[in-house]
Amino acid sequence: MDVQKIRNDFPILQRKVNGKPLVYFDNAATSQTPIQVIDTIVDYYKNYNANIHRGVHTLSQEATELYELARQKIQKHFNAAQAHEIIFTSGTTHSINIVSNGYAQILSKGDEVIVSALEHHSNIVPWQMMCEKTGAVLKVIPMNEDGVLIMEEYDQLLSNTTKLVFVNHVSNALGTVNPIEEIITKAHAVGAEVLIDGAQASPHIKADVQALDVDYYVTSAHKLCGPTGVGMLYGKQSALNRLPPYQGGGEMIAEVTFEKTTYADLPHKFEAGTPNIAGGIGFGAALDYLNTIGMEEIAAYEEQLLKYATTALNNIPGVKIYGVAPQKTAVISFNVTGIHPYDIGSILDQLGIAVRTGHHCAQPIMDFYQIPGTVRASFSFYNTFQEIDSMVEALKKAIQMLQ
Ligand code: C6P
Repeated sequence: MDVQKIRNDFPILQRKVNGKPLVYFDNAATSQTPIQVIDTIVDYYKNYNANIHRGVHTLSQEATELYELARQKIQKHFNAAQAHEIIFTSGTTHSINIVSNGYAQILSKGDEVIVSALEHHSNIVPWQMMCEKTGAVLKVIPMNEDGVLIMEEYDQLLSNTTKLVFVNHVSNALGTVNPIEEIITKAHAVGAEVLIDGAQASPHIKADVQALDVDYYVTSAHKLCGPTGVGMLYGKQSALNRLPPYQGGGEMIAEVTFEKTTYADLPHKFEAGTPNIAGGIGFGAALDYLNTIGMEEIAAYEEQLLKYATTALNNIPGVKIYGVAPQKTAVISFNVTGIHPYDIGSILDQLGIAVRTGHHCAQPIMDFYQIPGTVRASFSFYNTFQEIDSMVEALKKAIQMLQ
């Protein structure tokens, strides 16, 4: 992988922040966008902008073709059996809400659903709302000190009353890669469906939804070099057909009268209103970009970055890393004894280094460690070892100033 060549694809990496070269280590919050994706979006607005699935005119048909081609790219990337199993959404949060809203109409009192201790709020709160409506009971797979799920406890939680299991593929706060194959197989053995939140996995791991035999897999384009405001809900055809629509409106209907409305087939049943057309097309371009580099090459390089940074940070006295699972993506959450994570984040920013600080929308994980938050450095394939050196030097300076 020619990282220097790759960096030239990302115009933002040329800019300075606070007079220093930008070191962007907030990739888990959102990834940067390569020129190939930016150009695709600009090209769409310059040459094809029209509403889709509605017009007989040429522009509308061309825009529809581009949008549906993007759906096929997503289908291919995640190896879905059929293009209509890919629903365009505004992102992971929206995707999860489509399923949780559907489940609010399917479950009843006494049914059980299982979540993990490692979740982002997006994969907790919608389900709590669903449980409030239905009387279903939310059970939690606990984690250990290393940030690894305790799978024996999962075995204990599963029963014939379990209807759905929803866990992330990778934890955004700690980088833990969860054993989703085992989670899915065991859930299916008791007749439960499984939703996997792939928001943090999809920039690093190419999920094969058919091999996983997963019922729902969700992600956001902006995590994988695509634009914000667009994402996907993959669902097996049978699973999606069981769910009621989430929103009513244009394009999701078969027939409307004031007496009764019938709904369109997949995927349109879940795609009410004018979608983020440029975003969807940009999502497809982002997958093209990643696949040209190669997902395996990306993962291998990022693993080297992770190892290098972990060793360097562990060598700094007072640094404690949270989340030391054997299987991790390139995310390091840490604190320095006696210093608030916000103070470290602010000083790093003064030195041009972007990290995220706080609870990372995963408060239960912070509660588990009894900390207010962490500093999170998350790496991407366009980051370099020199950038990690810069962060380490900057961190040492911050510690000197703050201790
Ligand atoms: N995590 C982070 O800094 P949206 O906002 O809908 O695109 O994605 C929500 C979401 C859901 N699940 C996981 C595992 C996530 O990591 C995220 C987004 C960002 O960690 C922003 S809070």
